[in-house]
Amino acid sequence: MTTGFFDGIDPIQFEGENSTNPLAYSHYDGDALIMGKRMKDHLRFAVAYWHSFAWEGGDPFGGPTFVRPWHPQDDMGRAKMKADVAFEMFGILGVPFFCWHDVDIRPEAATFAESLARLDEITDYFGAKMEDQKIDCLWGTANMFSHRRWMAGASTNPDPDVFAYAAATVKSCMDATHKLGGQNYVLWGGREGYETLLNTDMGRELDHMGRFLSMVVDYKHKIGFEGTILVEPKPQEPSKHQYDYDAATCIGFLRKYGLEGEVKLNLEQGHAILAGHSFEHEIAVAASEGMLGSIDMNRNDYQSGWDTDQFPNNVPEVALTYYHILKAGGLGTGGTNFDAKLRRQSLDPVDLVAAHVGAMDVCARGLNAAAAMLEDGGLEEALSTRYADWDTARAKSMLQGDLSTIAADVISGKIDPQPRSGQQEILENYVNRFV
Ligand code: XLS
Ligand code: NI
Ligand code: NI
Repeated sequence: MTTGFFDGIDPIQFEGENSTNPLAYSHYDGDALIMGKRMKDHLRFAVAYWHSFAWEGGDPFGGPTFVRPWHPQDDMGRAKMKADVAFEMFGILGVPFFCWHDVDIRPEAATFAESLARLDEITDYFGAKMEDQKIDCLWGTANMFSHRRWMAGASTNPDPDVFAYAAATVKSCMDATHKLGGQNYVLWGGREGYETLLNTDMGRELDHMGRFLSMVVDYKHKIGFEGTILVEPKPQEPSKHQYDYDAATCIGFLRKYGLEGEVKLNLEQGHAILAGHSFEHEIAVAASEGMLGSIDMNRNDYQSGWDTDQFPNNVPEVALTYYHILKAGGLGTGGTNFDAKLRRQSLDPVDLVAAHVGAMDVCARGLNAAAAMLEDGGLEEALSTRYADWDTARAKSMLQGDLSTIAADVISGKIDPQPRSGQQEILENYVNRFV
């Protein structure tokens, strides 16, 4: 028996590039082999429970616009109805994974203990559906930014009682993720930062955040959770400044607290843009340090300057994203989570399905283009040509030398650098052949 929410919408099929059916995949063919691996295993798509099923369509200037049968979201019966609808959509799309926060999947109760019992009840309910439909949990996480108790931070709160509440909350969400066989556990610190330095002891807060993350890692080992612990960078919003600013900042933080071998990064397209980077920059930074974990795929409106969390639709950008992911050897335990929401005028159930269909096709096109570029090898060849002189014995020995021996060769006139073209336009034209 179905809920009827998606009445008239059949499971989405791959129909190929010439299809004009808006509810068919034109490019996403899960079983197609790309560089020896199935497309679905490269992309590892996940639906984000919060945007698709918990968000009600509000914005800073207006209330909810969506009318859903599981509203108001304050009752366990309706939480189960929401789960029924969510799993129906996972089935319609044929996605292998979903991601969740505690508050998305169960209403908070009057006490922590009651909320915990509800989390246990709803994850039992999920477990049966996951088994039945063969759908897995990519990651779970704790929402430690919406409730007023978190307004001054979770692990970085000046009040140790809030730190304690955060510890209990993360423990409960790690337990739930473990129970659901989750492949990763994510920490995004939306309130781990500050509104003003006038009331903030930054060094102390960072030490608390480092200690907290070490406890998370210890607990992972204690319960035998084999997934990856991921932190998700974002420079600001909701806080004026967030400590996990971008990939490079997070890597420095992880090294400072000795966690670089234990924690990787969950990178998000829109957060990269907010930090003044491109998405491929963030991926390349993480990959160069062996810390690429997973991605939150979405896009910002480049004019508004907000984290608008739209579904991706820019194939050239997405192609470069997957190019760097493929070069790094893939996503490992990670995946492509659509941390993206409908526009608040997109009221209908079909909008929700079509948004994911389009986004999956955009990612598939990007992946295809990325694989074709790698297989053609043009960019790699240009790269090795550009750095070829570093493979010579003279250049290698220079790296073992010191400033004075190097300077001697320059002064004697033996070394006289000749500027060469970086060929950026030629390379951009090359990429355009594939996208
Ligand atoms: C918000 C974040 C959030 C995390 C999970 O900007 O992207 O959705 O992915 O807490
Ligand atoms: Ni985000
Ligand atoms: Ni995210």
